[in-house]
Amino acid sequence: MSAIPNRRLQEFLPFLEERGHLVRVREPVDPCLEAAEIADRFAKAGEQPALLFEDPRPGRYSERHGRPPARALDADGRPVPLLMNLFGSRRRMAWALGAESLDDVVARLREPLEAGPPESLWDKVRLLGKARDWSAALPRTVKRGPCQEVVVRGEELDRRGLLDLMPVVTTWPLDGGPFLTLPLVITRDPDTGRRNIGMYRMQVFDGRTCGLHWQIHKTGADHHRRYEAHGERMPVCVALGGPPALTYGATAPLPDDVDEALFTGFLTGRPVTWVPAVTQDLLVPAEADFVIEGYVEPGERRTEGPFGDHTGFYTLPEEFPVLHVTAVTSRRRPVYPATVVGVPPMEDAVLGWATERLFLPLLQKILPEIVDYHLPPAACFHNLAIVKIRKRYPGHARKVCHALWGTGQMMFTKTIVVVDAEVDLTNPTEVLWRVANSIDPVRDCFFTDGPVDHLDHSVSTQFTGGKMGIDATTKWEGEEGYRREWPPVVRMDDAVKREVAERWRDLLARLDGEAGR
Ligand SMILES: Cc1cc2nc3c(=O)[nH]c(=O)nc-3n(C[C@H](O)[C@H](O)[C@H](O)COP(=O)(O)O)c2cc1C
Ligand SMILES: [Mn+2]
Repeated sequence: MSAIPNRRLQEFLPFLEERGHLVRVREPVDPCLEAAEIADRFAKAGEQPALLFEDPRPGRYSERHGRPPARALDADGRPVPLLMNLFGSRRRMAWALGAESLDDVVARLREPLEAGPPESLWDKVRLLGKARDWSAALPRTVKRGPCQEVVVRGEELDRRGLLDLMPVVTTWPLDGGPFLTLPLVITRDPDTGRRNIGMYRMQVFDGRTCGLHWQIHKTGADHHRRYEAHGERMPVCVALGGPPALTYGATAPLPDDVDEALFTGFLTGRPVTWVPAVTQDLLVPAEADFVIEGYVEPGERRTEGPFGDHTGFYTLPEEFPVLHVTAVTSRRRPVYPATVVGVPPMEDAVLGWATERLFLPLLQKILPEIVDYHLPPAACFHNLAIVKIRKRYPGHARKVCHALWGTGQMMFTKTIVVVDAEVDLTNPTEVLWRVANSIDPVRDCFFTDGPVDHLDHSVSTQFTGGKMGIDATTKWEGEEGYRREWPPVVRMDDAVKREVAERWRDLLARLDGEAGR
C-alpha cells in the first residue's frame, strides 16, 4: 500500500511542505474577501502550492461587510489556520488519493471492473488476494476519534458560536454572508438507513444556524424530502478537513445508494474510520478536523444566498433548509479548509478533472464504445461534454448522447459533442478543427429537453431546459444520408516523415546557417 501519508491533514500538510507544495502565510489575512482573492490568484495561475493562512484575522474587509470581528481560536487560544487551494494541483490531487499519479488510481479502479471470470487456479488465487485488499478498505467504526478531542455544546456553544470556532470565509463581495465551502454533509436515508456524504455549501447565518444548500437532484435533498414526509426531525452532521480523499469522495457523482466512504476506501486502499457523534444518532469521520452536529426541522426554510458560485455568476437568494447546531467537536489543533469558486478555472477544476478521469472506466462499463471524454472546466463541467466513440452503426452518436443524458449526474449536461475515436481531446485546436469541419448544423445538431443543473440561470424556468447533441463524427455514405465522398485528412507519408526526421538536426543546422548570413 502507498506510503503517502494521507489519513489526516496533520500528516498530509507536512508531507506537502517537504515537497514544496505548501506555502505558510504568517501575516494576518482577512477571511472576508482577502483570503479568497489570494487563493483565486493561485488557482488562476494553476499548479500552485496549497495556502495555509496561519493567522486569519477579521480586518477592514470584515468590518466593511458587517462581519463580527471575532477571531477563530482553538481550545488553547491559538488562531485556527485556514487552508485553501489544497486541491489546486493535479499532483496533490493524486497524493490526496494516496498515489503518485491519478493514472495509478484509475488503473486500480479498472482492475476489478475488467476482471473476467477466473480461468486458472492462479487467477482464483489472485482474485482472492484482491478480495482481501478490498475488505481492508471497508469503512470501520472505532471507539474514539481525534475529531472529538474538543466538544463545544450547550451554553458554551451560545457563547462561542461557529464564527468563533472556525475562520469561515466570505468569498465574494455580494455574498449573503460567510459560507462553509468544503463541508462534507453526512445524512442517513430514513427508509434504508444508508449513509450519504455530499459536498453542499453552507451559509453561516449565526453561531448556531446554517443553510443547507443541497440542490434538488442530490441525495441529501432526497433524504430530507422523506424525513419531511414522515414529519420527522432529520439528524445532519458536517465534517470539515480530515482525510483529503474523503473530501474528494463527497464531491464524486456516485449513484445515490453507493457509500462515498466505501468508494474513498476503495480509491485509497485505506478504510475511512467513523465514531458516533456526541449529540446526534449518526457516525462521523474520526479523523475530521471539525464536526458540526445538528438537525433540520421538518417544514423549516430560510433564504440562502446570494453566493458567488462555480458557474462564475452569483446564485440568487433561494429558500433552503436550516441546520440547527447542537455541538461542534474538533481536534485539539484543527485546520479549517475552504475553497473559493467563481469564474473558471479555479480549484474545483482539479476536483472535476479527477472525477472525469476516475469515472471513465465506470462510464465505459455502460457505454463501451466511449474511447474517452472531456468536460472542459471553462464550461463548468455540466454545460459541455466532448465524447469520442468507436462508431459502429448509423445514428450511434445520438444513442451515446441519449445514454449520457440518462446516466447519473451526466443528466445535467447541456451540450454533448460526439467525435471520432482518433481526435485528440487534450488539444482544443484539434477538437475545434474536427467539429467545425465535420458538421452540417441542420443535419447534425439535435435537440431535446430534460432536467438541468439547479444553478443554471439561462433556462426560462428553473430545473428544466433544452439539451443539444452534436454529431461531429464522420458521416457514413448512404446509411446516414450522406451522398458524397468524405475526404481524407491531409497527412504526410510516413516514409517521408521518417526520412526528414533522420536528417532533422542536419537540416536545422543548415537553416540556422542561412539565417545567420
Ligand atoms: C466545491 C464544491 C461545492 C459544491 N457545492 C454544492 C452545493 O452547494 N450544493 C450541491 O447540491 N452540490 C454542490 N456540489 C456538487 C456536489 O458535491 C456533487 O454533485 C456530489 O456528487 C453530490 O453528492 P450526492 O450525489 O451524494 O448528493 C459542490 C461541489 C464542489 C466540488
Ligand atoms: Mn451520494
